[in-house]
Amino acid sequence: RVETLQQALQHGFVGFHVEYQPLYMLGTGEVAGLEALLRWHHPELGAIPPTEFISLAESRGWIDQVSEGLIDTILADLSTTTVAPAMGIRLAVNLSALEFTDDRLRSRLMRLKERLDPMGWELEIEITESQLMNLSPIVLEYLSALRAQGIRIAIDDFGTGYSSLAYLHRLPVDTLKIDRSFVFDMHEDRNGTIVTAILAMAHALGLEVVGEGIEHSEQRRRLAEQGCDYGQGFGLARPDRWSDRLFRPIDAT
Ligand code: G
Ligand code: G
Ligand code: MN
Ligand code: NA
Repeated sequence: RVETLQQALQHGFVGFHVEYQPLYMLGTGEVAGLEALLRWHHPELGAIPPTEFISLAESRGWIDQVSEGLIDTILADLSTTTVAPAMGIRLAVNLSALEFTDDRLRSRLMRLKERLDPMGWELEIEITESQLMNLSPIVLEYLSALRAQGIRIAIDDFGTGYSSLAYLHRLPVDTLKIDRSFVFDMHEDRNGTIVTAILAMAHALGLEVVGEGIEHSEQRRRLAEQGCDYGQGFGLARPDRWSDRLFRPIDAT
């Protein structure tokens, strides 16, 4: 796998594509954003999960080539859009904390942002809570600088990393994505206390909240009822290749 990843990265990102999973306004069902998810399909090995090739790329020092390929692919996908996409859509990319010292990444993100600006779209980067908690001052500064340039920052998989309130408050963050493990049993008749607490805290800090991993309509209904801003999950839409279909609204709650 090491050699095949290296070859794929050296030969124009062969076998990679990006899928996009929409995020919806929970009340109206309108598309609020798209999360870009990298996929690698090897001719013999089949689909290799991103967790696997990302950690491989990280350990080999190839993560820069991965984000270069990711951003180039997104730019290429954007150029095939035939409908006039709605304004205000947020395009989110997942990045690894290892990259947040790299000037090349910074300029690529700015290039993507410049492409999105005239469309009225926003760029957001997602970082997992566990990575955010261990950031060095240099990396925090890097993120703050991106944010000062108009790039939004989201904490991904929130609730799994035990960050303290005091710490959250100091982070350069705009959006909080509630990890799907907390959304999971909201369709059962449990009270969802943790979700209630996360929502209250996030809104008090001025953050927008996304509920992840919605698979059942009951989970969506409860999140909406509790005032969660956005929702994402297989029950709303699965990640899919770029096409105009991605912009279709779902039913209102
Ligand atoms: O899409 P899927 O469930 O297979 O993703 C598994 C994990 O891989 C998720 O945590 C997701 O954030 C991460 N991931 C997907 N695409 C990328 C990417 O382009 N870069 C990084 N760093 N992580 C990604
Ligand atoms: O860690 P992160 O949130 O970036 O992970 C994104 C991954 O979560 C994507 O690979 C996507 O396929 C997966 N995902 C999205 N919605 C759901 C869902 O409703 N259920 C499950 N089990 N996984 C989901
Ligand atoms: Mn994510
Ligand atoms: Na997540």
